[in-house]
Amino acid sequence: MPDASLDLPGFAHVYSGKVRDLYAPLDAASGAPRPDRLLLVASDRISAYDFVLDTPIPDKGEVLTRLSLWWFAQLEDLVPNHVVSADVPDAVRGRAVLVERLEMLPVECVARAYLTGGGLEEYTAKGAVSGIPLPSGLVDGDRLPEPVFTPSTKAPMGQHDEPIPFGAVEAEIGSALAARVRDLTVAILQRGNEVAAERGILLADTKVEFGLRGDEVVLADEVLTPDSSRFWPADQWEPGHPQPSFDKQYVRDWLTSPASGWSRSSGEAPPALPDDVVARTRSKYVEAYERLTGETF
Ligand code: PZK
Repeated sequence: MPDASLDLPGFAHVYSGKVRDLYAPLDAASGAPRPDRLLLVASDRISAYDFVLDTPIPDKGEVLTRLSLWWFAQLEDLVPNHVVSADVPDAVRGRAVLVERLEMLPVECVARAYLTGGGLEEYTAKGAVSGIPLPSGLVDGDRLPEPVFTPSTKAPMGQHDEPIPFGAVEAEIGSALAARVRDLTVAILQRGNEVAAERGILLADTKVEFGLRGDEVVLADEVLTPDSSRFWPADQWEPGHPQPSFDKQYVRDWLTSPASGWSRSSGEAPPALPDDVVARTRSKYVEAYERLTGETF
């Protein structure tokens, strides 16, 4: 079903997520998978309402890969990253990155600058997120008094990550490492917001993953893409209701409109997207890339 069907000579398929695939380069001499490298391939697949849609968004994989590479460079003074090279096979050129294989930390590192999504749910139920008490009366989309680290479990695919208190992260990886990834995650969110603010974009929250190179914490996976973060147009920000998603709003609006004939609660797979929804969604990904980086896609 994924691009796992992709035949990449010299690489062995390792794993597929919803929208990305992982390969191991094969050692030229022995033909064995190299233990020290991985190839991270971003597909054009898009997910919405927990489904991977049948209709790809052209260039989505390349937009997200280039954006992630650009952000790694913006963050280089804060944290080392896993990128080795963007020189990859032609079949995946532009949408794949060769990375250093790390010992991944078993935590989803999330930081929030604005209250929405799972953070809002937890706040509504408990008046706190990740055990951090927040002022009363906050509404969907409000800016938090200060950014908060709200880690979660890494759930197997198809299941939802569960929020965990900071103490559970300490128990899992040790207090020193927990403090290090908390501080790095918040610093990445802060830097992301400083850069995005210059382009009229707010960064509500972001999820990052870290690995270890010896005892050094290294930023892995993708970073500050629309698939890992919520970006909002600053000029449309209006707390009190869900903010329009920069990238997926046309998809969500069409899927939940009568025109799609689909009901979220049906449990059925969503229908194929019409061409105009695909084209406008592609434009939003390109716009996000161009506004954030200041470069033409
Ligand atoms: C790694 N994932 C998630 C990403 C997928 C799944 N540098 C690394 N070293 C070791 N493991 C990983 C990484 C990274 N990044 C990342 N799972 C393992 C993932 C992309 C596609 F299918």
